[in-house]
Amino acid sequence: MDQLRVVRMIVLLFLSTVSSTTDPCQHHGVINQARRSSAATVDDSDLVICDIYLDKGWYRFTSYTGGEIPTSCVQPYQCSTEVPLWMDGTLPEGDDIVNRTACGNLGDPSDCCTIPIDIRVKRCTEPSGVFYVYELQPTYSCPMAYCAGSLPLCPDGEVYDDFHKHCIETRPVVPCDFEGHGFCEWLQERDDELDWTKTTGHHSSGSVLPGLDHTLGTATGSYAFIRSSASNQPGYRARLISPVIVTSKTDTCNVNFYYQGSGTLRVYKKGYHGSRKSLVWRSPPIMVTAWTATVVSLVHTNPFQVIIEGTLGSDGQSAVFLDDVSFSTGCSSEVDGAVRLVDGARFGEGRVEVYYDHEWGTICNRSWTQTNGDVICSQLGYTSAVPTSRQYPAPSATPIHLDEVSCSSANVTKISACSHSRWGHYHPHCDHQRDVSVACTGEHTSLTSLCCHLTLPLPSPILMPQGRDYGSVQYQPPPLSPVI
Ligand SMILES: [Ca+2]
Ligand SMILES: [Ca+2]
Repeated sequence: MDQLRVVRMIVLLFLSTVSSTTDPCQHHGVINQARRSSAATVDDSDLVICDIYLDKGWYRFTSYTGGEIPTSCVQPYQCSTEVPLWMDGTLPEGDDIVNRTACGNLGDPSDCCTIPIDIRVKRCTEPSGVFYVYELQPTYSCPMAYCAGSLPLCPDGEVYDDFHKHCIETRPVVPCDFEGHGFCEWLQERDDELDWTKTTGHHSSGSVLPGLDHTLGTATGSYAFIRSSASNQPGYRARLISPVIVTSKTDTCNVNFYYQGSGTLRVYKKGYHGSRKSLVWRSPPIMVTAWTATVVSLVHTNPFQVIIEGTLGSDGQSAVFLDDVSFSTGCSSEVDGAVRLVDGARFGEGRVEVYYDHEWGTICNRSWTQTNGDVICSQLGYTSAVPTSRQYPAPSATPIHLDEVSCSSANVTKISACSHSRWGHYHPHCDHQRDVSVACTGEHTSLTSLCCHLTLPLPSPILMPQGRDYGSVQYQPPPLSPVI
């Protein structure tokens, strides 16, 4: 019996034995499909939702378009289905489970509840507020589906930034083959023992270094590495930090790379608005003597960064090599106007760089104000800026993007929305000695909800159209311990 069938049997067993006694606020499936919004019509997409194969059970709607089934009549062809289901009756105000009727609307002007389906609702609370869970059953026919929420969908090409609560344009992350200048969009972390360096693959077979790089497979190809030396001791670490990543929710997001060597390579992810990082992959504890392809899956709700960390082993001959780091199409980065902090001694501090026209550049500090700094820190998810005398000048090749920035209020959502010089135009007195650096304080309070729902394969998948996946439905089973 394969693993999937075992998992399905376990899930079904618990559905039948435990579900009647567990709290649906704690144990429910998750439906994250923005297209269920009453603001989304079938015309918005050629894909239609149908719930005929939905397993009966408790569900929570988690999409950015809203988590509640509408309580007033919804017209046919809304909610990305032909027969939308709305809820007749009010949401419960107490903690009891209440019976309600979901109404399928076939378009009869005299009856908005042509097809009634019994459902139940429970009000739940969590630190961030109130939400509702619904006990749903499959629909009788297709295409008929439960509506959820009423907010508009993000336009094509944009994804929802759950942290800032708005849709953002995105761009592909630049792949890094280490052939050009520097480390592409990756930054060296300063708060570690080593930096990664680059070399070309012209080393002899007796060297600890690989003879060829991975990209070109020639002596002129380059890769990144760390290695032991008199000053590079066992256990020393070097970290590369990725640009800020948002996941598209339509494709899977992976980071791909090739590595070899005798030290340890680890991959972490870190919420962009927090300092906690979590391990998502580590290399096996053996010497790897050929370029080895690695794919690391990245699942994260809010914008995040990937950290690739090499650690030198204990034998004094240790080295780690890295080449061709890229992200899958489900990962993207924010477009023009995004900001980052570079070269700082800690997270939340450093030289301010703004992304514009495919390039990161600095801001000249002429007439810079505390309010401007607050906007930068707020855009990055911190509370405010604190005074700092530390400067982190950029290398000379870095462009100066902005000058004369003036934010009228700290409530402006991003620095590029403040008044400023034309992009790339600045006073002759501006040079990198005048780059703006900031230190931010106070992580945002919403950082605590970054993670995790246990996700298992669906006992029977919801009927989804072919092609792109426009969301997800996850069944979160009760804990396994009561029966084992
Ligand atoms: Ca470093
Ligand atoms: Ca290369």
